Amino acid sequence: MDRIREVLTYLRDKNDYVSGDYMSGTIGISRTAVWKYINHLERLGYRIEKLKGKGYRLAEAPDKLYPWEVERHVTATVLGKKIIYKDNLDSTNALAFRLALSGEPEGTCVIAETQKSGKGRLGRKWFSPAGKNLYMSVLLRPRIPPSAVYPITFLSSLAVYDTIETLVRVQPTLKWPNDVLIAGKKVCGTLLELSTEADMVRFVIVGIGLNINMKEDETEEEIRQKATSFFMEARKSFERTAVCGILLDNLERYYRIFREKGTDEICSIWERRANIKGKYLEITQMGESYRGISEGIDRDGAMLLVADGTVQKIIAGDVSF
Ligand code: BT5
Repeated sequence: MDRIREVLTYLRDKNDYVSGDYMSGTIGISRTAVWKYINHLERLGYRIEKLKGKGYRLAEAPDKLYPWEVERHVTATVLGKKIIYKDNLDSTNALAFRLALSGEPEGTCVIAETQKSGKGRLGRKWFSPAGKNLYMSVLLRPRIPPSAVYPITFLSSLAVYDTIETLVRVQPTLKWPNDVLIAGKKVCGTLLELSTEADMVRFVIVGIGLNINMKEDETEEEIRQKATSFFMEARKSFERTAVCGILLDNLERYYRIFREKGTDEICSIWERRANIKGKYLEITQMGESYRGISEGIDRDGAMLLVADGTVQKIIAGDVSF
């Protein structure tokens, strides 16, 4: 793959015709090899114009989340250093989990164009139409106790929040515990899965589903009224590789804050951004409903609700305002 990347880099940097001779000389491969790599790039969806006597010109790159395309937009040093790309998967979280068990390092990402069994929390489904959105799982190996894991969801939501502000230029909202909304509709959800020892986390998989170019008629009937995407909000398409790169940079920035300053800092950034304190909420958890005024987020990420003068701590659930 490295050679293909090299050929692609030459075509891209030149932004004009590059001769096969030139590439063969500078890369140090035969002209036949250059020709083979060009064919391979075409099979991957790149449109390459060929002109006798002048060589090859990159006319168009496909809308695919190929690792080498995402990497062009990443400046993070740990997250996204290794990207595993699949056209089709059951769930990026499931593969990332297996890879983590086999010792993959922190920062490894799994990205898929579509998921057959994309997972939400509590056995729910994540709709994953092909080639439109981002389905990504990031492997983290923080040295923390299991009780400090929950706020890692907030890192993801905050990173998505910033990415939306920068690219879509609208102000999203954060909904406890794991949603990012635009104009009241869900644009992103995060699913954490983890493996722990008795008092130490072995690894955490941060699964992020972010709707980017999905249109209304590509959305499942079941979520049509409550889901949105960058496209639906801005009425234009976004370069998914750039969205993914910016998101990884933002995620690394928050992960650094988390590692240096701990859950307190992350919870309070999330709490301020979500503007949750003093709001009247109803939270459903395992079929039970809790109502009250939010006192904010506890340092372990739980929601504090005040009702009838007593504070209740709610670990997980679904909020309605
Ligand atoms: C979540 O669960 O929001 C976590 C979603 C995490 C998905 C990512 S994709 C990459 C990685 N690999 C996986 O297999 N999963 C992760 P929850 O809070 O339970 O919300 C699920 C609910 O969101 C569903 O019941 C639907 O109502 C709604 N939903 C499903 N697909 C959606 C979509 N594409 N956009 C917006 N809402 C959706």
